[in-house]
Amino acid sequence: MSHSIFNLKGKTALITGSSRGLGRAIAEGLAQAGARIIINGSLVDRTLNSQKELLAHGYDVEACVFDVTNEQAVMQAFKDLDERHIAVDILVNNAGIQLRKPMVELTTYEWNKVIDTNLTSCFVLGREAAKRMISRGHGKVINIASLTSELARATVAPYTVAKGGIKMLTKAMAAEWAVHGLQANAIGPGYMITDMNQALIDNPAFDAWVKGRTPAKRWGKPEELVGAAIFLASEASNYVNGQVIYVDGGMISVL
Ligand code: GCO
Repeated sequence: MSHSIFNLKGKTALITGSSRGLGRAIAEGLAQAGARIIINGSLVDRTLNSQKELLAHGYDVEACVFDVTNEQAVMQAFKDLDERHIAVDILVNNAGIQLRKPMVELTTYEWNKVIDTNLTSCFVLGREAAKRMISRGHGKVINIASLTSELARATVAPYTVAKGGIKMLTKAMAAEWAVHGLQANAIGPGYMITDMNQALIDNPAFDAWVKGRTPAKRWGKPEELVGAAIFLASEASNYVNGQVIYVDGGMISVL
């Protein structure tokens, strides 16, 4: 097979929250598969630094600084890309925050902040990207779900609800956009070694729980999401829609 169905050459991918962590690893992986990448963050310095580092690796990298919870900023970012004739072929909705607090102590402001960042932003970016993808007859949307899309854990209720919503939003996107040649799917990372999880990693009891509860007996590395991301971003998944691929060392499959 001369042409690899996993080749992303000629494709452009926008990855939200990609100045570090899972988003950065996915962005770098898609670039390695040939894609031009647009990295995003809400902080100018951090996002431009990541762009510089990735350019130094020889990747084709654009930077788009915007807060995914700011709808006007998101719509303006897509308009700016239109004006520069940059078509987003692949959208990775990765930006997310975590907030660990019992529900009885949670304010509505805190609840909404997590839901807006982790769920509503995926709808808004998905809508803006899909409008343009539908006019071109093809496109890929990859949402970042979580084990909490299926199972709850105490103290992370808004995150759990948002990630549960991501699973069903992905299916809703498939229901409406598949007919137009788009594929919307999700990746469900397990417990990954990221800044967001550092407090858990540093907690000996939690660390032991993750290693005991995960069939692979270890935390996951961000770059271990790249395989699923390239599959869902490429021709290889042209008949895959509305799915969640769990990359979790087997945690969600075993009691
Ligand atoms: C937590 C963690 C998890 C992981 C991941 C698991 O507090 O339990 O932050 O939510 O980040 O989402 O799939």
